[in-house]
Parts: sequence; structure tokens; C-alpha cells
Amino acid sequence: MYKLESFMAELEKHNPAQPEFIQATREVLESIIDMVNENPVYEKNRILERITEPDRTFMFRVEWEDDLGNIQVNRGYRVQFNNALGPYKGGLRFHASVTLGGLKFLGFEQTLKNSLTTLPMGGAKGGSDFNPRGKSDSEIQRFCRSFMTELQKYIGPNTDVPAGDIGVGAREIGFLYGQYKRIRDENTGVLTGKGLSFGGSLIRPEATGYGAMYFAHQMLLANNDTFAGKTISVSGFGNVAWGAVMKATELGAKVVTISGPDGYIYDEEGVGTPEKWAYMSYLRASNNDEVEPYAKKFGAKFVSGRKPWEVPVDMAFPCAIQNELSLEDAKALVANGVKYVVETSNMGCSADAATYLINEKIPFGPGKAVNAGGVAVSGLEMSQNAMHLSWNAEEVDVKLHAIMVNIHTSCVREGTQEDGYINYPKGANIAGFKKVADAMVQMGY
Ligand code: 2IT
Repeated sequence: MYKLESFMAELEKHNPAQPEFIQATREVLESIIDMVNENPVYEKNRILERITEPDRTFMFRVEWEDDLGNIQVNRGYRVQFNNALGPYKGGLRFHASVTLGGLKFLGFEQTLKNSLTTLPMGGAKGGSDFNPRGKSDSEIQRFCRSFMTELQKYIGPNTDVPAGDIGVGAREIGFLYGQYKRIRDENTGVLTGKGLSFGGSLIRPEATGYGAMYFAHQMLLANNDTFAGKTISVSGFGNVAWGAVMKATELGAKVVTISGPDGYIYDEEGVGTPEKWAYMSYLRASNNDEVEPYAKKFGAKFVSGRKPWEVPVDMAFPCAIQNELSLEDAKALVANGVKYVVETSNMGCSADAATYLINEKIPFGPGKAVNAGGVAVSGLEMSQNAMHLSWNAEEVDVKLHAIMVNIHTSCVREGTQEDGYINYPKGANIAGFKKVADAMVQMGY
């Protein structure tokens, strides 16, 4: 019998000073441990010990020259977490907060998330503590080139296929892919999120946000509810928030907030026009990491240094970064009558915030289910690359929609409580875990 507290104590001892990794693994183990103990084959095969240990981790020095001619040094990482289900797959994050422990949490989550998509992908994550804020496009290009010069030793279209994440979008993927091609002289699907003209997939940029809304739609349907007339708060202003506000608007809801590290925008009229969406993309590409200019341009309110969770809404979608929604924020949302919380960032809610929402019986979608549409369309990009053809937007969108509906069904199957409340995090954790664990058992050690 596995015992949660002694297992976690060992894991913590073995992974010191990695609080996010411990938070992510604890959250998963808490919800799967009874099921694991009911199936002794998992303990016999030491699945919990094995699934919480990355297959391997690469750490490397990245040196690049800034616009003033100074040499700068950053650290690069690739955590190949688990490839039981297929090639390692997961994004690269360029952000000042990046640490090994942070990437281990993301790689662990990615393994279960990718399992939920039903596509053949293992889990990985990588990136650097390089901070794109205030960097010129040439500096970003030089950094990407240097980063890939080292990373290319460890990846390949059948072994490990990175993609974007925070700070890594179409521009960065282009530079990274260009360098891979320069060194290896290969045209392969080694990265996803590529430009359309060199193997990218339609709908990949929109996929995470669209997928989140498709998942949220299923949550609404499970409550005989609809998007019509719903007021929504979104945090962030990057790729994920962008896709989310577009699809939410299309489905009949009104998004009243977006946010950045500088504060949040309250847009009473809704972030609901193509001009506003294009401006979000412009802000992302400006490397300034600020949303305040949106308020000036569109006559909306800017609230400095605060998070959007104090605004009364029907549905809240954290779309920025881990632990961006605290217990205090969750209490404020519930006090203001929130009906759904749909975590779209990876581990966007702190552990106590998530527990509070579940105890309050608020339908709460966890990031690993809600945001899986991004990596799912990455998987579809890999399929198209392998077949040397490209699907049209509608074909990709139909597949994305079907995948999100299926993930929701898996959550309902594994997470519905006796009182009828759907515990989505539990459902996602059990469904994602079972497939990886069963594959590991079947393949032996
Ligand atoms: O967190 C994520 O799922 C991503 N950053 C996307 C990963 C991918 O391989 O598309």
C-alpha cells in the first residue's frame, strides 16, 4: 500500500527546493492514490516512483551577444519527463522565473495532459531563464540561435518535439526551427507551432484558447447552461488569452478583463472586436510585457498592480501563469457569484484555491484538461508533417473540438462524485494517469 504522506516526504527530500513540482505531484497523487492502491499491479511495478522521476534532464549554458556587443549568459533546459505513450512533447518557456523545479512541474503535468488528448505523445518541457522583456528582435533571434545550437543535440521528430509556451511564439519558433535546419539540414516536424509555409498547422495559434472554450462549453452543458450572456474574466494577454477571448466572443459571452504583470484592464464593452484582438497580438510582439496601453487605445479602465479576480463575473479563466489565482482570489470570486472557474494556464490556481473551489462545489476545470487543445493541435501538426500534407482549418478545428469533448467525457467518467458534483481535477488525473501507468506496466522496466 502506498501511503501518501510518507511518499510525499520522500519525494520532497529527493527534490529539495522545488515547491511547484511538489505542489503538482501532490495534487495528482492525492486524487489517484486510492485507485492506485486498489490496483496492486501499479505498486508492484513501482509506478508512482517511476512516474514522478523524469526520464532525463538536460541543462546547458546559452551565450549570446546583446545589441551593445556584450556577451550574455543564460541557462537552457530540456526535461524529458516520460515517453511511455510516444515521443517527448511539450513547450519551451522563456521567462525570468524559469527554474529546473518549475520545468519539472510542467513536464509532469504535460505527461498526464498529453495522455488525455489520446494522441501518441509523451511529456516534456524546456526553456530558459532568458527574459524577452525589453529585448530587440535581433537579440531574441541571437538567443534562439544559440539555444537551438545546443538543444538540437537532444531532440528529433521521432524522439522529442518541442513547441511554444510563455515567451515562445511563432517568431521564436521560426528562429529556432531555422537554426535546427541550418545545423541538421532536415525538413522535419521537429518543432510544432511552425509558420504555415514551413509545416505549421492551421488553428495551432488559436488552439489553446479555442480548446479551453470548447471544454468550458461542455462544463456548461453538464449544468444545462450556455455561454449566452455570460460575463467572463480572463488574465494574461498572450497567445492563450487571445484565442480564449476570440472564441468566448464568438460563442456569445462577453470578456471584460485581460491582464499583464503591470495590472489588469477592465473593458466594460468587452474585448470583443478583431481590432482589439489584433492589438493583443501587437502587444505580445512588442516585448514590453504590459497591458496598460490597451486602456489608452480603447478607452478602457486600467487597474494598476492588481489581478482581475476582484471583478464580479460568471466565469473566470486564468490564462497567464502558475499560481496566479490564490485562495483569497478564489474567495473573492465566489463571494461575487462566480459560477465556473476554468483554469487555462498550467496550475493557474494555488493548491488551497483549487481545494476551496471544489469544496464550494464550483465546477472547476483543471489546466491539464482545459488547455490540452494546444498540445493536441501540436499532435495534429506532427501527423500532418509525417504525412507531408496539410489539413484545412475546418478539418483541424473539428478534430480539436472532438478531442476536447472526449477529454470532458473522461473527466466526467472518472471524476463524478456520489452527490453528482463533477470533480474535474480528480477525473483528469485518474484518466491521464491510467493510460501512462498501464503502458509502463505493459512495457516492463
Ligand atoms: O503547456 C502546453 O501544453 C504547451 N505549452 C503546448 C505544448 C505543445 O507541445 O504544443
